[in-house]
Amino acid sequence: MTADDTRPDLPGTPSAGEPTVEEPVEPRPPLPPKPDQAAPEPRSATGRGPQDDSGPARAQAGAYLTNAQGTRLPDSDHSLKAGPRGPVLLQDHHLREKITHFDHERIPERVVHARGAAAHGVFESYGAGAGLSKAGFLAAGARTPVFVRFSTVLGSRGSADTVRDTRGFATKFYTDEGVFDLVGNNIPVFFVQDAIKFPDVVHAAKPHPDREIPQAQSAHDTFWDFVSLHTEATHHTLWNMSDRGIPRSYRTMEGFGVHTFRLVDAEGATCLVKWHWKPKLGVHSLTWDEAQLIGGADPDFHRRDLYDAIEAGAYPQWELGVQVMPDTPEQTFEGIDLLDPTKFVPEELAPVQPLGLMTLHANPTNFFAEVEQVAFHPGHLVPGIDVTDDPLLAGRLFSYLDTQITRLGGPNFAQIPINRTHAPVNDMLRDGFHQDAVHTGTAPYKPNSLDGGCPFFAGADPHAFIEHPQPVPAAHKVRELPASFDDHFSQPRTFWASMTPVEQEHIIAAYGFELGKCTEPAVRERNLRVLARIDDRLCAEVAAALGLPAPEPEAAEPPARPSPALSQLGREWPVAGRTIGILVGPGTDPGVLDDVRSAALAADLVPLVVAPSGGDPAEVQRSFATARSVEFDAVLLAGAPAPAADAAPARDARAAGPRTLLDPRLALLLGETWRHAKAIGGWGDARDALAAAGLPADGPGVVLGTDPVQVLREVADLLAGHRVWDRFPPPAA
Ligand code: HDD
Repeated sequence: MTADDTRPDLPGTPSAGEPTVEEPVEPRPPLPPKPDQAAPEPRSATGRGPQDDSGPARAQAGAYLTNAQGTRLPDSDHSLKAGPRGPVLLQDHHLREKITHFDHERIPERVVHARGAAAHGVFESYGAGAGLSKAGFLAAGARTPVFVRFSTVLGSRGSADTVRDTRGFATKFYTDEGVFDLVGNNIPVFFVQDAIKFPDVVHAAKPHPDREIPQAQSAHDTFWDFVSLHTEATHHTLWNMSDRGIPRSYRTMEGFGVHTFRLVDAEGATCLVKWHWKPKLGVHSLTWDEAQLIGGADPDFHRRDLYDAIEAGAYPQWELGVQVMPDTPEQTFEGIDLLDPTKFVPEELAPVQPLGLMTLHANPTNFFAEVEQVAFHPGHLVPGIDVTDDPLLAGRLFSYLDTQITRLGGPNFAQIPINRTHAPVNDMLRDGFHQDAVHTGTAPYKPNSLDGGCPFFAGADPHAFIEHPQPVPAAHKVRELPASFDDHFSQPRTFWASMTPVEQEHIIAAYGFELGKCTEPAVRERNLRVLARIDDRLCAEVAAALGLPAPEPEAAEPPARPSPALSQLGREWPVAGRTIGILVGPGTDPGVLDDVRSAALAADLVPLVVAPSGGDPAEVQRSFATARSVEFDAVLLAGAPAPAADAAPARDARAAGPRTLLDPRLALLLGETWRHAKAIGGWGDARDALAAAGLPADGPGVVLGTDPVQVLREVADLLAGHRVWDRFPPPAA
C-alpha cells in the first residue's frame, strides 16, 4: 500500500497562480516533494520491500549467504584468527554482527499468557448481528481474516500445555474498518472486579518470588491465600477447579469476552452484549490424571493438536454469538450487575444468538514473527462496538497498549506484519523505535496547508469510530465499587448446582489436590470456610481429603438457581479429529485392519496403529515402547481370531483371572484407558487381553464383537459423548 492509496479522491493539482497558502477546507493534493525528498527504496532481509505483501517469503531461499547489509559471505563457521591456533581478531565484523544479533533474539515474554499457540482463519458473518451493530464485519456475507492466539495464563513460554489454568482465547479481526480484538478467556468470569487488583492476583498466582516455584499452576500457598482473602475470586477459581481448567484441546474450548460490551446500530440504538465462542466439536476436557501424564509425555499437547488438525485439513470452527440484554440506565439484567466481571448471564435467561462462523485454516509460517509478536488490545475497537464502564475493562484499556511498548520494543508495534490492519492507515504518529514506514510529506499535524490539509476528519462518516455518548451518573470521586459487587457467592452456588455428579467429583478432587499442596494451615482453613459458602458437601469432602474438620457454615446461603447449560456432559458432539489407537498383535488379520482403518478415516477419525515393536511407518505409527494411552480418545484391540469356544475364558474375566501374559506396556495402556473412562473396543482374542489386564469385558464402555467395523461404529458412538461417564461411580448417598 502506498501513501497515495489512502487518500480520498482528490481534485486536480493546483494550477499556477491558485492560492495554496490558506488552510484547505476540503481535500486537495499536497505540494509536490522537493527533488531531494525522494525516499530510498526499502528492502527487507529477504530482498523484498517491506510493503510487498504478495505472500510469505522464504528467508533461506537466496543463492548466497550475506550479512545484514547484503554483502556476500565466504564463510560463517570460522571466526577470523591470527593463524589457525592464534587469537580471534576484534576486527571480525561478521562474528560480531552474528553474535550480537543472536544475543538479542529474545524479547520479554508476556507477563501473563506467555505460553500460547495460534492460527490464521476467516470469520464469515451470518448477518444476524447487522441489526444489533453497524460493525461492517457483522454484515450479511462479510468475510474477515482473523488470527487467534490461545494461551495458558500462568506459565512461562516453555511450560506445559495441560496444566490446570484459565486459557486465553484472543481473536484479531482484520476488518475493513480497522482491527477489532476480542481478547477473551475460556471462562466467562474473572478473578477480580477492579483492574487495580490485577498485579496482585498475578503476583499471588505466579511462582513464589524466592524459589520461582511452582511453575504454571495455582497449587501453592500464595494463590490460595489471595483468593480466600478476596472472595470475589471464588467464582473464577471454582471454574478453574472444574473440568474447564484442563481442556482436552483448544479446539474443544468455549471462549468468552467476559465483560459486557455495548453494540451500536446504524441509527445509534444500543444494546448490551456478552460475547461467546461456541466450538463446533463441543466442550471437552481432560481428566486430571490424564493432564498430569500428558504434562510429562507431551508438554506441547495442545499446540501440537491445533497444528496437526489444521495440517490434516480438520479445520477447527467456532460460532461467534452474543447474549443480548437491553441497555437500561441500571445496566443490570435479571438482577445481575452487567458491569461486574465476576458474574455471567445464564444462557437460560439470555440465549446465545449466533452471528457467524470462524474457521481456522492455516498455521503460522514463523512462530516468532506471528505468535510471539502479535499484540492484542481490548481497545482495538471498530465502529458499532463500544466498551462499558466495567472497572476491570477500564484498566485493560490502558494495560495492553502499555505492555506492548516494553514487549515489542517501542510504540510502532502496529507496523509488525501480524499486527498490521487491513484498512488504510493515515495517522500522524511518527518516528520512534522500529519505525518501519518511510513517511513522505512535510506536515504531520492538523490543520495544515502544506500537505493539502490531508488527512481530514471522517466527520459523520458511518465508518468513523464515534464513542457512544453514554450518560455518566453525577457522583463524587470515590475508591469504591457498587454494593451489588459484594455478592461473591450466589453465582458460584449456581455453578456448583449445575454440575453433574461426576463433574462435582472432579471439582472436589481438584480442590483436594490444590489445597493439599498448600503448606500453611491458615490458608487451607480459610479456603474451607469459603467452600462452606458454596456447598456443604463440597466443603466436607475437601476437608476430609485434607484431613481437617469441615467448618460450620457462617451464614445460611440462599438456594442456588442451576443453569444446565454450564455442564459439559449429556450432549453428543461430532467425533471428527478424535484419535483411535488400534492395538495390533502377531495374529491381527491385515485385511481386517485395513477395513477398520478405512472405516475410521471415513468417519473423520484419526486411526493410529500401535504394534509391539513398530513397523513400516505407513502402516504402523507407534510401538508399545512409544505409545501412551493419553494420545488416544479410544482404543481398539485388533486381536487374533478368538480362541476355540472350549478354550475361551469365563465371561467374568476378573473371576477367571489372567489367562495370558500381557506385555506390561500394553497392560498399562489399557489400564489408563479404562481409568480415564475412554471407550475400549475389540474382537477376536480381545477378551483375553482385557482379562490379562484385569479389566471387565462387560464393563461400561467396552464393546466386544465379531464384526470389527461395527465395533468401531459403536466406539465412535461412545466418543460422541466424549467419555464413558458411567465408569465413574456416582458418589455414595
Ligand atoms: Fe489480560 C494478556 C485475557 C484481564 C493485562 N489477557 C492477555 C491475553 C488474554 C487476556 C487472552 C493474551 C493475549 C495474547 O495472546 O497475546 N485478560 C484477559 C481477560 C481478562 C483480562 C479475558 C479479564 C476479563 N489483563 C486483564 C487485566 C489486565 C490485563 C485486568 C491489567 C490490568 N493481559 C494483560 C497484559 C497482557 C494480557 C499484561 C500480557 C501480554 C499482553 O497483554 O499483550 O497487558
